[in-house]
Amino acid sequence: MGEQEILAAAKKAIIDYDVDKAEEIANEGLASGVDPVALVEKGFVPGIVEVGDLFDAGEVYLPELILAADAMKAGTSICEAKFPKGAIQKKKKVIMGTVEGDIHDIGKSIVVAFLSANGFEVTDLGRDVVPKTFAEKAKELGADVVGASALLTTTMEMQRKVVEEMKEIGLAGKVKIIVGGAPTSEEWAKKIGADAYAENAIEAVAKIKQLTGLA
Ligand code: B12
Repeated sequence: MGEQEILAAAKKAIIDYDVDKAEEIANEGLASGVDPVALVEKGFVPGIVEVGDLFDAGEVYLPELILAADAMKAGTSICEAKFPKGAIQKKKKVIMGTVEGDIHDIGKSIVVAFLSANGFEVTDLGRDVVPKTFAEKAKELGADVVGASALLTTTMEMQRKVVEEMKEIGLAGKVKIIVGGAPTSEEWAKKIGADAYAENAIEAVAKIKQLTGLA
């Protein structure tokens, strides 16, 4: 298979909710020299976005969404292990998590993988993380940046709480806060007092480099 066919097959594996196929395509793609970042961004991501659109349109339901997400995780985790290793000398620490009430973690995990690939020391707090935990972990680990992901309009508010907890613990201004996730925006970040917003994983790396004085 050529690169375009592999990317198309990766997308199809997600739309078909096929975990085995997603793994097979990831392995085959990597073996034939397809860039792991492209395989995720141009193959698997368009697949989950399409399933999301079908869900939105009422054409598929939650069980299918869960199956698609499983296939997505299977494929992307194989690619993430092969992301190029970055060459940043001075390690900067980033704490990342999905906010309380929200279990969407595919995008957050991609951001984590991109950051690690770029030489950042990342602590992934996982999903459904209470605001206080972001702040406490930031203090405990001496983080340079805290990142909070929210995929639901109802959980975006928790990002504001993360900012408030950071103020409470005396870290706001010292430790930078970045937010992301589909319903969020630059405007939202400003509104809640976060330091930055990024639309995707590549932009997240660029913004975090800026925040930590690496760019
Ligand atoms: C997969 C998925 C699920 C999976 C999640 C599995 C998992 N482990 O993550 C499951 C099936 C569990 C799920 C459940 C639900 N989901 Co859902 N889900 C999706 C779906 C289809 C894709 C999300 C995704 O993974 N996208 C791909 C990744 C790569 O993109 P991303 O998350 O946006 O991340 C990128 C950027 O946003 C950014 N980024 C992300 N995080 C961060 C953090 C920082 C700091 C930065 C800088 C950047 C950044 O970088 C990432 C990589 O480029 C979306 C639809 C969509 N198109 O977004 C709906 C969607 C988010 N879900 C939705 C809903 C309604 C739900 C449920 C409430 C359904 C229900 N009735 O129960 C539950 C909620 C459960 C909960 N409490 O969280 C709605 C939300 C609507 C809204 N406006 O709030 C959406 C938009 C679908 C829709 N159109 O209706 N879902």
